Amino acid sequence: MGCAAEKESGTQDRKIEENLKADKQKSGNVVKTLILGTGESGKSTFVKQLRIILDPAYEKGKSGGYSSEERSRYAPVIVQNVYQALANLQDAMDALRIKYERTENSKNIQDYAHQVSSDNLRMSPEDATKIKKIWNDKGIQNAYNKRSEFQLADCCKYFMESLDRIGSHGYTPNNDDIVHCRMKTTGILEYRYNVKGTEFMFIDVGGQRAERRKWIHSFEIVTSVIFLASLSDYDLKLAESKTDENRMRESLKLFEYIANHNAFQSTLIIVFLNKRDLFEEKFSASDFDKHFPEFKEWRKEEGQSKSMESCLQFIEKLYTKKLKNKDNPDQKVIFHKTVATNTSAICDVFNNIKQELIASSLRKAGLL
Ligand SMILES: Nc1nc2c(ncn2[C@@H]2O[C@H](COP(=O)(O)OP(=O)(O)OP(=O)(O)O)[C@@H](O)[C@H]2O)c(=O)[nH]1
Ligand SMILES: [Mg+2]
Repeated sequence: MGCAAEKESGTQDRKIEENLKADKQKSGNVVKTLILGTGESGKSTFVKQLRIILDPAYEKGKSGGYSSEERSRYAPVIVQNVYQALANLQDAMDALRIKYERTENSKNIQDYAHQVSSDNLRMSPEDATKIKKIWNDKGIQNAYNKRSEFQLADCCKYFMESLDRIGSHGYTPNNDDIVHCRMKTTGILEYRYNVKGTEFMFIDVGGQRAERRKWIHSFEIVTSVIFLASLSDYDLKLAESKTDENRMRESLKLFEYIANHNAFQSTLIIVFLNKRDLFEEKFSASDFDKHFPEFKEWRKEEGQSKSMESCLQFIEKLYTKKLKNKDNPDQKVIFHKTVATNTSAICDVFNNIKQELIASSLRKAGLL
């Protein structure tokens, strides 16, 4: 009897072990990645790109990703992005005491700025013509060049240069329009993709301060983190703060908290130093030393001259310096410089990190 009971329990133990292994394998198969970063760093843009590049149509050279109904739903949001930009530019013209080149533009901008919170916005060809005139007003361009002094979404220029399309009858946004469209994330959103038999789950969160307290619930379940840090943040002020705090310093503080958090000590962390295009665009016009005087000291110590490349190296250093336990063999931190709005470049980056994400998931499940 005793023997039989022992046998029975042995079989049960083996069964439990096998079940546990199967469970682990199952959850090991789901590659769970949490996408973190401050507000407007590009988290949702990256998620939108995944939707496009992981659609089998993309591999076949077709645009794919979004259905025509979904594309149409982006149209009023894009028009709202344009009107919001006009409202911000109008406020900046007042605050910075800049005069309009043409008085009719000063009157027209008011009409559009007022409509910003209307529902289901559409733009007519006549609106597009008027807005183009506003955008080309020398006063508005003058304010736009001072955009680091006020809040203005990064998509402003892209959409102002696409007004002919946006204002055309039956306008349907294309993939580039969708990835440029700005919509603040609130809450926690999960996206699942099956990539050649591997299940991927990406969790997108809101990055502004008020959103961050919701993040903690996702910390324990993920096997990797993608941290978005905007390179063009160095001369910008935090949108949600009244005390003009620097956006890049906020991102560095947030990275310090995340990378040193207990939950992530054996987690793969991939840092996307994002918005490289905007960084390159502003580098010669906006002095990095003014916002980060420590760059000067660093150049002296390293014998480096002031250039875009040396500045990118310095920014990466600022992030790595935040890691308190650099010798931790279980935590891998990788950097990529990205342009989240560039679909083919993001496709390359994703192909590059895919295996790392899978390996990290298997490691966490004890299968590697
Ligand atoms: N030019 C350019 N624009 C970018 C890049 N990455 C993101 N953007 C734009 O920046 C804006 C903000 O991007 P989001 O993806 O909404 O930022 P987020 O991190 O999700 O922001 P929250 O949801 O508020 O946390 C959007 O208009 C994007 O199109 C980039 O690399 N280059
Ligand atoms: Mg978002």
